[in-house]
Amino acid sequence: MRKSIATLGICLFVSAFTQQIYQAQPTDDVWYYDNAFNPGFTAFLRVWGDGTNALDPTGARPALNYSYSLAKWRLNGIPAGRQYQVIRAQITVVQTQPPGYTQQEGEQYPLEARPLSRSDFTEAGWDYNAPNNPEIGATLFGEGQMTSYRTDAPFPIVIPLDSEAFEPYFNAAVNQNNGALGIGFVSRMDPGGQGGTRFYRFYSRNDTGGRGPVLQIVYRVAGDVSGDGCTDDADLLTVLFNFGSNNPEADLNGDGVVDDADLLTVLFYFGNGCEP
Ligand SMILES: [Ca+2]
Ligand SMILES: [Ca+2]
Repeated sequence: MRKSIATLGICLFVSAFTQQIYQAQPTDDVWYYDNAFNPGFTAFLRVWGDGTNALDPTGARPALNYSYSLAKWRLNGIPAGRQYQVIRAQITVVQTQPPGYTQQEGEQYPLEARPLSRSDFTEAGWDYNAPNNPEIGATLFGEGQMTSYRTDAPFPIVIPLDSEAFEPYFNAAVNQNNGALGIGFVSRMDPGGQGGTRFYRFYSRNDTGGRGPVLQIVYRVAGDVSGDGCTDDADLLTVLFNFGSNNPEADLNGDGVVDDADLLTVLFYFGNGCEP
């Protein structure tokens, strides 16, 4: 009896480390637009499109009809050399007061988060005319929600990221880009001509109130049930012992049942993160 209590204690202790959370503001963010004033160290990021497209279909850098914003995060504390499963990810930005669009327009023309072709840009070294500026990819990671819309105060726009689409990008950032992860913010929202105010305007990391974009990622080492950072026979045994149950500890894909899908994940990632 005493032994089983001790074992239970260890299990609870370990389970706290199964999922990990990264949460941070960008190290760099840039308003990417032809007429942007001091786009590097602006306190606000702005985004708009032409009402139909979020990205200029000609591939031109954003000028009059388009405005993009780019942000780069440093994934500090996430070791390279292993594959990760993204359980949940989201970006939260804070729209300034008052929004220049209605809630309905925000729902119709959401703020979009997409990958960048490269993440090695810096805010300090930003040059609109540089030939190798990051391009924004076609993959849509997520769209901003208007559930907190209000006109009398700044409000958060949460962009839930599609875990399946984001996971390989996250792994490439950790394992190939030295932890640098870039995101492009774009939208189809049309300001409605020169001087129009119908566009996204949200705080950058340079905001003195700390309201810049926040990236949150819940992740774990792929296939690692025990949370020791290595997918090995202990994880395999845990899944096998819990096979058919709904033990969330062994339910790697979170679908409510421990079955062959979870078993295959452990087998597929066997050796992931383990010392050679
Ligand atoms: Ca393990
Ligand atoms: Ca499952």
